[in-house]
Amino acid sequence: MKSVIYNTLAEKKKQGKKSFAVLIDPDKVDKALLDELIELSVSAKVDYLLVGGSLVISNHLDECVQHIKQHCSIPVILFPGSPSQISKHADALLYLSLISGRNPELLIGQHVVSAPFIRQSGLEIMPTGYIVVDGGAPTTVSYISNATPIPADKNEIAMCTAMAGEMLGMKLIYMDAGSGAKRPITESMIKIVADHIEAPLIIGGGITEPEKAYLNCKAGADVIVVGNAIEKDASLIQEMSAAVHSVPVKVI
Ligand code: 1GP
Repeated sequence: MKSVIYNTLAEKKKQGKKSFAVLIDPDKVDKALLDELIELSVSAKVDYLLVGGSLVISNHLDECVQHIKQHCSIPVILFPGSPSQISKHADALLYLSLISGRNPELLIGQHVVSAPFIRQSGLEIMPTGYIVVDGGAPTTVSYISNATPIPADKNEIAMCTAMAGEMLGMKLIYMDAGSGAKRPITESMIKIVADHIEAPLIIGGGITEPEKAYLNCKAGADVIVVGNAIEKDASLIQEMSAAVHSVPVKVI
């Protein structure tokens, strides 16, 4: 199995380098906005483009991924809300298991049904422990997943969940307060989780300020994901990317 993207993530973590990822929801971007996001991402040296959403209604995911691949060389990573959100034109897939929930379908059920199809795609598969944390508002992800998020102040639950995910073999941990969260994940939760795992830690949900992205990285996040705020103001890409990349390198 391919592991090009994962290896670069693991290497960056070893070197203490932080990454910035822009989340693109194919339902929310038209071609003009997509072109603008690509151009701004290239000039801001964005590390990854995540494509997906909890509810991709339109059927232009594939078209969207192909368009990105034709116009830039930033790696495209799928962040699927369901097993149907697959495009073989992407570089890699966050193979998510919702380990903060107790819904067997999202822990393993959907994976079983879609396994042959996913394998056939030829995508780089990155097993990811997906942890949803309460962001102060019921988000699409918590509704669709029918799973209770981890309370925002229960740092130890998040820590134990991430540790268990890693010991089960998950290569990445993604802690998400949900798209458009009112309260992003706290630095104290990020720190305790980062201190107890070796896997690269992705953080997203409700990050609207470059300062917040910076503080998240200082607390231990390896990859910052921003979607909503950038959909509203694409010029934020430059500031967010600069903030993430300005975090002093701390060799692990
Ligand atoms: C959501 O983590 C992502 O799953 C990004 O969240 O859209 O709030 O930036 P935002």
